[in-house]
Amino acid sequence: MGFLQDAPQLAHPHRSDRLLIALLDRAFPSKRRKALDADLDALGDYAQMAWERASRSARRKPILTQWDAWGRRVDRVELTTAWMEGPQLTTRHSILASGHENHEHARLEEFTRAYVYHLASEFYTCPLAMTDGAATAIKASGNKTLIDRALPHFLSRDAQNFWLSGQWMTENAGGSDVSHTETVAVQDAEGQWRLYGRKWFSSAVVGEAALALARPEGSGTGAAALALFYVETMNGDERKPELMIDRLKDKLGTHELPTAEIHLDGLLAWPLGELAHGVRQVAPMLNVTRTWNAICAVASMSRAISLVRDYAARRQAFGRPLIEQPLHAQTIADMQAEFEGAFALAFEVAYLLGRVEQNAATLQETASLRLLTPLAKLWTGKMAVNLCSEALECFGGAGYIEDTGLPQLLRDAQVYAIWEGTTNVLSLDSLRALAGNNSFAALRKVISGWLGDAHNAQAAFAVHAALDAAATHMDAQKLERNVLEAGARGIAISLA
Ligand code: MFK
Ligand code: FAD
Repeated sequence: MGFLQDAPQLAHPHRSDRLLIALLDRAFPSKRRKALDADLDALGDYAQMAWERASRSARRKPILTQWDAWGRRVDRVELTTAWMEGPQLTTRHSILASGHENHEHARLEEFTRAYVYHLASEFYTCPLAMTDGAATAIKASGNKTLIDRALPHFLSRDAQNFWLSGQWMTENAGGSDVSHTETVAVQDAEGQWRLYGRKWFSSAVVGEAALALARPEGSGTGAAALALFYVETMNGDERKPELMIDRLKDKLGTHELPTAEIHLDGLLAWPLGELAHGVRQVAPMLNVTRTWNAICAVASMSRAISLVRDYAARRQAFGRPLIEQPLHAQTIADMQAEFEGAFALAFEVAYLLGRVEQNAATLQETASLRLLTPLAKLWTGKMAVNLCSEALECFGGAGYIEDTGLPQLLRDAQVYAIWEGTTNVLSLDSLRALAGNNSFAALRKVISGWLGDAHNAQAAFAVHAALDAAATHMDAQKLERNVLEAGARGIAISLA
């Protein structure tokens, strides 16, 4: 046998991540570190095991069985191993529960755990994100009955008691624009609400609950007439017959995630609040899942660079390891710089979210959070695709070969820019945030603090320039709405 190339090895996603450790050292009081470090170590161990396990086994997808041998509708979904391990692992390490503790580091604790776990989870983090978002929206609704009913499950530290929640918004007629939602909510003879309709994408189809947008019968057209409902999907171990899984989507990536088309035929539902303005009520969920998206996009970048770096030390070309080739080293350094910027932005959002939720934030921080959430989601989503593409090239031909496990990084990354609001939809959302929340003043105040620091002064000038450009562009006296919107992506990307 001739030359055999060593495969890339995955460095420990906690203990070997300089950036993560710097964040932990900077942001966390030492009394909070012990338990957190233990969880991050364990999740990092799991991630290394999962990477190694994936290299030994063929990839699997979830399988939907709609009918049993005797013709009974069962809609059973067989999940992959990592998905079966998800409830035990994530409750044992308190991923969701840690985010809802009553201290201002809670969200950072949660998102550092999610960051270390994400790639090994095979996108089990997607329904985790939605469950977290559902808990946040239900809390924000103040609906005590639903808080008492759902949150002990969503935030449980015991796998037996744990429930996942879906987020049922997108229909055939629109995902960005939900104003044509066809699902209707009808009150039955007992006064119970029941949902009838079709949801076109449901990514937590194995979940025990969901938040769903629906149109109360007779409430009129448009988005403002939509209400937000809480539903439960199971009768004990069996799926409720009023929820049917029509099929699983055949997707470009996120193959292990069972994303389904579903039908609702009288599924019992409870409104979160008033029977209108469902989009306003679901907004806390959107902002939390968008934060998850940014953190997970950054985790994909981290994984890609970690493997690239390892491989560059193992692979030789033109008489020396790739890492000693100046241009290859520069390529990796450029990727690292982009990744570090994305990491800083995503975790800044997590930090601000924690402070705002604990009423510890200044007005500037609250306004910054509203703007930085869509910016972080849209920018990290795009960067993850670019960076994973570059990473594949760093492996040469091996980066294009399925059973190296590398192409999956790129295919999976493509989703970050699409779900939870596309790049364009979030660019428009950023404009709304800029227009409505004193965000200009807030950001200028935040970055003025950077000017005293030589490392940050250049960045501060760049953000000032981007804000000036945005302010000029947004001067509604001068611009038609069409022109304003056409420039939204440029503004959002340069601000991010
Ligand atoms: C592994 C990574 C983890 C990620 C998991 C992802 C799982 C994937 C699941 C999904 O993809 S679920 C589907 C996600 N769908 C979207 O994100 C929808 C994208 N479209 C938008 O975001 C549109 O902008 C929107 C639907 C919100 C537009 O609807 P409307 O009714 O035309 O909204 P409008 O009038 O802009 O806002 C209605 C209210 O909500 C306003 O408040 P008021 O009624 O008080 O005026 C807005 O201020 C408020 N609002 C909207 N977006 C908000 C918000 N408030 C705070 N933050 C926001 N982001
Ligand atoms: P459209 O809204 O039709 O958008 C098409 C294009 O038009 C996009 O490029 C968009 O940016 C652009 N566009 C739209 N409006 C504007 C505008 N005003 N200005 C400029 N450009 C615009 N949804 C759920 O509700 N629950 C789920 O669990 C879920 N899981 C998903 C899982 C996967 C793997 C995927 C891919 C999607 C999932 N979705 C889910 C759906 C997802 O949220 C939507 O696909 C997304 O919001 C976009 O909606 P759409 O597909 O209808 O595209």
